[in-house]
Amino acid sequence: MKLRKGSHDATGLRFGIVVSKFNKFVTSKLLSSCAEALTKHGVKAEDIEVVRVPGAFEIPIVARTMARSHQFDAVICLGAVIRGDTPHFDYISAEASRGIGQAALDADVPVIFGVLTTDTVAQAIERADPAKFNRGGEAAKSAIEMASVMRLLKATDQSRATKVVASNGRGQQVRRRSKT
Ligand code: INI
Repeated sequence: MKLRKGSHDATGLRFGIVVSKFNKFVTSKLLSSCAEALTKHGVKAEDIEVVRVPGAFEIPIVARTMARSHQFDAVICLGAVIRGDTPHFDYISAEASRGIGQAALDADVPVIFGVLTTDTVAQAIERADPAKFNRGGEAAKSAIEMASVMRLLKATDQSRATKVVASNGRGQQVRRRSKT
């Protein structure tokens, strides 16, 4: 059995962050703890790019664009959708989660779902608090792990696919698998 897993060493990795401005009192905390966790794990400040969007509904298109740009090893989406008295919450949270998942599949790059969906403001504050649930820091760790596992899988895939063209000594070209 072969076990493959990502690491939490983020040296040399590049990350995009999409953060929504709606409920900024929560999303600003998610952003600061996310950025702090990335740098703590070895990411250089210049390798983190942050894009702000109006609300969680707008996150997917920006996440998809960033993920497809080939400039990032993973994209992290941060937002806070808090339930109100109308079905608005359901539409926004459903679209944000669906669109973020789709962005990852379209781009073939990890896109992390760091969007809080809570019933109350208090729950959102608790989840953004680095001393409690620390969802911003958790999103950073998931991004690092996914970026590292995808690198590993793609490198293996690449080396398996690479065939070395060599001569068989009789003037004929043969294709053989390169050493991994
Ligand atoms: N956007 C959020 O990120 N969180 C919310 O709780 C929220 N609520 O409750 O309305 C919200 N609405 C804005 C929405 O994301 C879009 O920005 C807006 O509809 C324009 O497309």
